[in-house]
Amino acid sequence: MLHVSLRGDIPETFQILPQVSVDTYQTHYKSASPHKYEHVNSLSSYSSAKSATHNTLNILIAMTAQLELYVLTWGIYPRRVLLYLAEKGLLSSPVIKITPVTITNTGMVAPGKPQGSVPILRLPDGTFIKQSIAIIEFFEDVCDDPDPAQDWQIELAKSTNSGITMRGNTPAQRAKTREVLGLVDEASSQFCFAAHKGTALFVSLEETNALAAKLALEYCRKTLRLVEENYATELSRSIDGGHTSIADCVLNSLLQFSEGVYGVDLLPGPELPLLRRLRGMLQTRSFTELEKSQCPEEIKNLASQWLVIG
Ligand SMILES: N[C@@H](CCC(=O)N[C@@H](CS)C(=O)NCC(=O)O)C(=O)O
Repeated sequence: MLHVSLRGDIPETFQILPQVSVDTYQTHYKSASPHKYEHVNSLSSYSSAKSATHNTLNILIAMTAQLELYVLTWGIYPRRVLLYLAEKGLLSSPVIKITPVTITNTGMVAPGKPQGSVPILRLPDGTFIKQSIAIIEFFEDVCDDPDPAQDWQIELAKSTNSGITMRGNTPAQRAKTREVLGLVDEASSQFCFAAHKGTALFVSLEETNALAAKLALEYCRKTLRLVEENYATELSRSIDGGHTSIADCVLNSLLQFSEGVYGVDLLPGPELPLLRRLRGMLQTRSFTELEKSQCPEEIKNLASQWLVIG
């Protein structure tokens, strides 16, 4: 439901919560119902804030979160969605509650989260979307063509930073974006397989094999070469036009994850100049909320120990 209220210049402690970081979401909302919270606590809080401040009145939209996104903030797949939301200007949207999960022996847990991998997005009707790319496409669909009968969809579409689609403007452009997306998704799977088979992090959890890891890493690099060699137009549009696509977000997550967690630079040396320029462009975008959510050191220490072929 959409509430509209009026407010004056309100103290910082009462500012709407979208300014908080992903990390602090958990703290802010841990006492809230897992399904529902409000960014503006109540009209009585509003009244006291108003009387304590000036008379300038602004319109404030207090939107109950309709969507809940479960994430492991530094994980490659949930980070795709977080990077996408940041690019889209939706990371702090009051429509979306972002809930970090805890890693336990029985999996990734959080109140209200069904079993399974993250990211998971809960929709207003209680159903779930459980795959990162499907979640990103869902947000694009809503923002491109919000249902006028659903206030939260209108609100979400309005609060994007540009309103510009991140998939392309024509069927042909969208097809190209999907081609790049498919390849980068493939490269991500190949990198994750290499990481599982070839690092100390997984030695006690599954069968490892340093040679298999080396070969999978070669496949991953080969897939990225295909992107460089076949999609110059798409990469240049992102680099020079400054408009990132959903494929760029998925690539950015792979590059951040491989380097930040496993210590592997997938774009070393002068090869793949377009992808390196794209990475350079993406690195200039600073999303402070996301910078705080790095991988714990103890995980990084094991992840960066690659097994030697013996
Ligand atoms: N294909 C899935 C993969 C999701 C995935 O594997 N997520 C990892 C975290 S980055 C995870 O939750 N692993 C633990 C598990 O599978 O229980 C997607 O694109 O969302």
